[in-house]
Amino acid sequence: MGIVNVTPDSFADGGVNYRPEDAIASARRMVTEGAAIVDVGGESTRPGADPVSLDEELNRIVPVLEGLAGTVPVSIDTAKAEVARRAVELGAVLVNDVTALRGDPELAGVVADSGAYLCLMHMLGEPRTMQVAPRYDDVVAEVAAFLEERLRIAGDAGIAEERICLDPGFGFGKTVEHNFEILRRLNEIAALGRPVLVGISRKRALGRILGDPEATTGPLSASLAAAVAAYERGATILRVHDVRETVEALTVATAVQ
Ligand code: 7PJ
Repeated sequence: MGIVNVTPDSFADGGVNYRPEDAIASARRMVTEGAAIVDVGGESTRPGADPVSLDEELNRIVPVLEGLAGTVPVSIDTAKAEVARRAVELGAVLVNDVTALRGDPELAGVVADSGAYLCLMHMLGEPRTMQVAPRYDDVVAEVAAFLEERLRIAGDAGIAEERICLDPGFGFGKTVEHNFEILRRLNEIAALGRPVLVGISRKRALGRILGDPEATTGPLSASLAAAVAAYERGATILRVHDVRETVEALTVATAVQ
């Protein structure tokens, strides 16, 4: 899954895809590089980010989806029902909701009615404050229990379980140690029985494990190591900025297996 943030302020690629023509070109390039799907988002959820209005989010993503016109498999990264509804009308096949249906009470109905796929992600707190002293007794058990509950709630809302993937939410209310414990024990998330999506590409935990305590991003090399580690522990969808390099790393990892 290639990442196309149509935002001025995302942590790792802020601004490069803010103009619709640039976002469209990036999405097409990622597919030629081997992405199976491209995740288009109009609201940054990096730590400390402020929310954007519905109109602003629509202004960012609609021209991109119109430009792609169903030629590229698109995931829409949004927590807003109205954004998801427009995106699905414009051909999006997956709704990537970092709130796991806790943000907008209308979103579950939009997903159920459209037949779109859905990603449910774990987050402790909300983007503005989530990195302020996150605490767990057993981070993996708590993330797994949360995802299991959200899966049940999505099912109760009429979304077929076969259309849902689960994501432990790297960096969303987690310390460096929490992130690495989840990665080490990712098989416990995979044991919930649904495909696991991992988004750790360029995230700050990678820069911090390399020794910079103030890092706000991580490099490509570290992202590739994390992608391979996740793949070996059962991840099936990798949400990444660097599609070509990740496909190459995973091709080697697959050949090993
Ligand atoms: C994630 C995401 C993630 C899912 C972001 C960035 C930071 N969606 N959206 N999983 N991270 N499902 O652009 O990398 O980890 S926002």
